[in-house]
Amino acid sequence: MGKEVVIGLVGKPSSGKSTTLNALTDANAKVGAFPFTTIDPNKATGYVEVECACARFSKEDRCKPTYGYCRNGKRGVPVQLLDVAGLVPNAHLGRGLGNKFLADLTEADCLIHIVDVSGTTDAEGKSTRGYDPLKDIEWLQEEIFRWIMGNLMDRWGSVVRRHVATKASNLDTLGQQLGGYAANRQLVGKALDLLPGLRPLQDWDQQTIEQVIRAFMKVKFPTVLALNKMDHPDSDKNVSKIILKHPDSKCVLTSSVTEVLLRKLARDNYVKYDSGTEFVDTVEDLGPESRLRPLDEKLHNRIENIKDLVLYRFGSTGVVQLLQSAIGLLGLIPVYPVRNINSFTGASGDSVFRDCVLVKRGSTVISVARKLLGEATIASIEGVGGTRVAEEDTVDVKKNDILSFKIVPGGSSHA
Ligand SMILES: Nc1nc2c(ncn2[C@@H]2O[C@H](COP(=O)(O)OP(=O)(O)OP(=O)(O)O)[C@@H](O)[C@H]2O)c(=O)[nH]1
Ligand SMILES: [Mg+2]
Repeated sequence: MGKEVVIGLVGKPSSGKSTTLNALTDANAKVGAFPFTTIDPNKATGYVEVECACARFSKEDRCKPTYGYCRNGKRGVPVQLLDVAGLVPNAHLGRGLGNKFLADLTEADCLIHIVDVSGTTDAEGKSTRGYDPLKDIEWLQEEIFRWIMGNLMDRWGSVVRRHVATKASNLDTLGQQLGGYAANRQLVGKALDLLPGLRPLQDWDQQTIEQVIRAFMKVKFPTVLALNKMDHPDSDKNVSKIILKHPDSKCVLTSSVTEVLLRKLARDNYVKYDSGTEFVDTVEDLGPESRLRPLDEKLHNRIENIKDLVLYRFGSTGVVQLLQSAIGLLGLIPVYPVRNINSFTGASGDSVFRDCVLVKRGSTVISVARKLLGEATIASIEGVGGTRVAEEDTVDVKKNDILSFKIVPGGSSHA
């Protein structure tokens, strides 16, 4: 089975990382087994909501994912979330938890930067008023930049000497030097492609090296900005400023604390709440047959406040959209491998679409097969309707995203 998608949550202390992590995980914690082999204290399973293939064939009632969940055609596909704590200005020099978290970062396929847009916490997370959160976006990127830059410059002299002596290409040398950040050669190649006309590495000046590192950061750490605490009255003006200053960044407005509260109220049976939507219903809305608990005045007012300040103004708490944006930024789409292409069932039982993997949109069908099956010898590949699909054909939403791989019996090249 291929590597799982890892999303790193970063941000200064008190920006809301842990709250967001709770909002993304607890409600579904009881659903589905844990698909990952390593369990770390700062790792958790989150679920990206996608439109499930079962809805396309009106088979929602028979959809039972092996991992994650499917409710009314909305499927939660597991992803790994990583709480990267302890990031403060000058961490790359060893402040806060220092370089440890920077090393943790390399595991992530993309980042969600939780920004406290209320301006009520300073750069170190201490309570204040009127702090400009634009600064946080800048210093955080600068921290990562200076960390990578520092590591590379420490050995630049010998890197250049070896580069010349071995007549290596720029990609050879940088692929090796940046490989330590869990970046493969292809990723480094993508970064270099962003800078056409680069001279041979021995001729680079400081400015060129900086450009290369910034290009590398773009492909290695694509980042969604979570503009968190949007329920706070000071948030509006800061949100506008950030969006104006960073028009190309993917921004999602969130109120993690509201999502945590609504999920708790739903668990305690005070409200009916559909995560990711603006809909919260109480016994006053649904009547006694809903069996929801009655609200006292305090709770009633609190829920009205949430509706006015968050749900009706922004359409949702934003937390579900956060993971969807991250997956979108990575260009990932769901693909459903099935045993039987006519019934969409798996190896046993009559439930449908048991498996779902996230793969890059535009991947070849054969690369999906390799990710799932390793080196097994594939006899043929079928798509919906039993039609044969070519190995080099590509996958997209609703195109070759339901596949059945026929394996040659005993045709595996390894034991
Ligand atoms: N108003 C408001 N407060 C929030 C929101 N999200 C988190 N908070 C509050 O912000 C404070 C810090 O939240 P945490 O989730 O502990 O922050 P953190 O980033 O994990 O902090 P560290 O673990 O210290 O790095 C808590 O008091 C939360 O209740 C939000 O959406 N709105
Ligand atoms: Mg925390």
